[in-house]
Amino acid sequence: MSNSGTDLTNNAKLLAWVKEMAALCKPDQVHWVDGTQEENDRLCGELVDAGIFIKLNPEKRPNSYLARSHPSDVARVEDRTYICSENKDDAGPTNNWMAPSEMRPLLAEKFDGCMKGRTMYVIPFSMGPLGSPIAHIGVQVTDSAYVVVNQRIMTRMGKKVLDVLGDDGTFIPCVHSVGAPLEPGQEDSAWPCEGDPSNKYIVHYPESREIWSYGSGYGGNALLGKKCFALRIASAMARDEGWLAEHMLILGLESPEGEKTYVGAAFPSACGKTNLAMLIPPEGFEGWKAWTVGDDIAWIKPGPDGTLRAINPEYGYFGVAPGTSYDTNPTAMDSIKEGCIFTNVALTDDGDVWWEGIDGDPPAHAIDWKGNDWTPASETPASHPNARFTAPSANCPSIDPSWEDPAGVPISAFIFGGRLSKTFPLVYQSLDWNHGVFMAATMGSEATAAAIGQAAIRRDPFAMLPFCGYNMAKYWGHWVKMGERSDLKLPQIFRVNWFRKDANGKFIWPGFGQNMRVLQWIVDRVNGKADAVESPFGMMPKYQAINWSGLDFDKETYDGLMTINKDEGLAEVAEIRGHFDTFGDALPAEMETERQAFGERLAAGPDQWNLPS
Ligand code: O2Y
Ligand code: MN
Repeated sequence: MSNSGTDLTNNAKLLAWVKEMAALCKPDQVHWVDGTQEENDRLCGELVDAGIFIKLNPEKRPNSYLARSHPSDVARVEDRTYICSENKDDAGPTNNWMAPSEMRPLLAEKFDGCMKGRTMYVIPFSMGPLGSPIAHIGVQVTDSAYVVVNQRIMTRMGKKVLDVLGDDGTFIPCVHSVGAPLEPGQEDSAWPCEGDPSNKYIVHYPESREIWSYGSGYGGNALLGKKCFALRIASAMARDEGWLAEHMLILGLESPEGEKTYVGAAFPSACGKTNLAMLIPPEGFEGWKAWTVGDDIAWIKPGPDGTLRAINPEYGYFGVAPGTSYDTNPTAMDSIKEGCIFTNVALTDDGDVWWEGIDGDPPAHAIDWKGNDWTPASETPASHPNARFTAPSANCPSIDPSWEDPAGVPISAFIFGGRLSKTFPLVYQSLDWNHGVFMAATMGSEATAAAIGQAAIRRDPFAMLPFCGYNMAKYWGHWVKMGERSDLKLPQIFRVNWFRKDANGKFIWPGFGQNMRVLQWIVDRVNGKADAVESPFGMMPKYQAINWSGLDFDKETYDGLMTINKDEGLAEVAEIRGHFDTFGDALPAEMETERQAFGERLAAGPDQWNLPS
């Protein structure tokens, strides 16, 4: 425990910055977080005493706690998230922008005295294995002990990070306040935060590489290593330094012969990303193993041999609880057995947690996420739909033995997906790198026409729409540039769609549990072991190229999943023009070239393209 930090670090820049932040925020005290178990136990005890944490029954859920947020502070606030580059064009049309000259004085006023009556915690954290050449260090100051104990699960943090930082190391400064100073004698609330949503600010300065977050204590708004640093700021760093910061899971697939192939995969929400990250090979795949490296974010840098090497910058999972069960994701359920923090789930009478969609019958009585009595007859759900568990990655039974390798794991394939009921085949491979970038730049999930005007697909390029720290079209340009580098051994690029429906509106693909069949084709393909047929969309596997062992899935149904309708395809080509128009001159010429080539391939083909037998 330290107040001045000088007994923990000689890093003059860090010491000066913390002093400056303390002078601005005016906390009653400053606490440098050392990351020890003792410190964590003390903070959790204080959170229990303050009524912010409830200790769960240690027999049911050892070393675990439940927190309930304020009902107004339950998710990331995209409309309050800003990219403050000097020029508006550098933030691009898909980000909220404010000039730094306007934002800085506004924030200076908000942060002035914002920690009065509270402790300012100083959290040194590493995104990625300590000392890895792919990792980077951040330091977050915060007035929330809840954030400190969550960050201890989500990042490597404390004194050991200061040791790696050394006297001259650089760090990303991350300033966070819940925005609820306490007057002398004022009683604290169970979840302090800024009550007025329009007074919350999640601000990024991509040029000076700073993060300032005010008014929220929840998730991605407050755990600044995650979306703010590892995606928004890191994407700008990656652009400038020639690497990739991506909203991707990392999965290792090991064949019965022991050959391991790693893939990175990006999906918009509600596409089963966590299920894929924690995939269990189905019946028929005896001898295959699927290993989890990361469930959400990948930092990918060229290795000395030109392969792209990926680390998961995080140390834990911040997963959605509702819908998670032994039926839907046994690996996630095993990961949350102990040492976890649950936020906004229900509390059972025997001191355990419960949520909608968990295994078994609902309890006869529980306390809901707002702290009220709840029974199955209640009209409101027991847990909030965005209720979360914070769980250590080390708990995960499928954690990859190389997940902490500072050199990262070699990525052989990138997989992109969306939730699309028609037009898009189950799986296809890009014809080349730029075609793959086009496939990712145009991805998205279906939305109701009313929700998004005319367009039928809500585009979420690279699943990065809320997370790209600069102009999205320039980010595509960065990917194009990476493809031009002759020193790199580039991964192959694929698109998947598990959600195509038949004429009766029923999903054709039998479910997430069978995705391994598609993954095996991808693995075989990148390892030069599988054939493919060229279609207007890209390279596609014939029925015989997929391993159907253990599943009764006939050729006719499969061919229905892979068929291409010319008119639907051409409508997509036209719709993409509208998507591209949003980006004006920033659109890389290569993307329009790919769009036109896609249209030409479709136009040259039959009205209905089917896989040859
Ligand atoms: O609502 C939040 O603060 C969390 S959002 C989140 C959490 C874990 C992984 N991904 C996400 C996301 O929004 O992509
Ligand atoms: Mn995510």
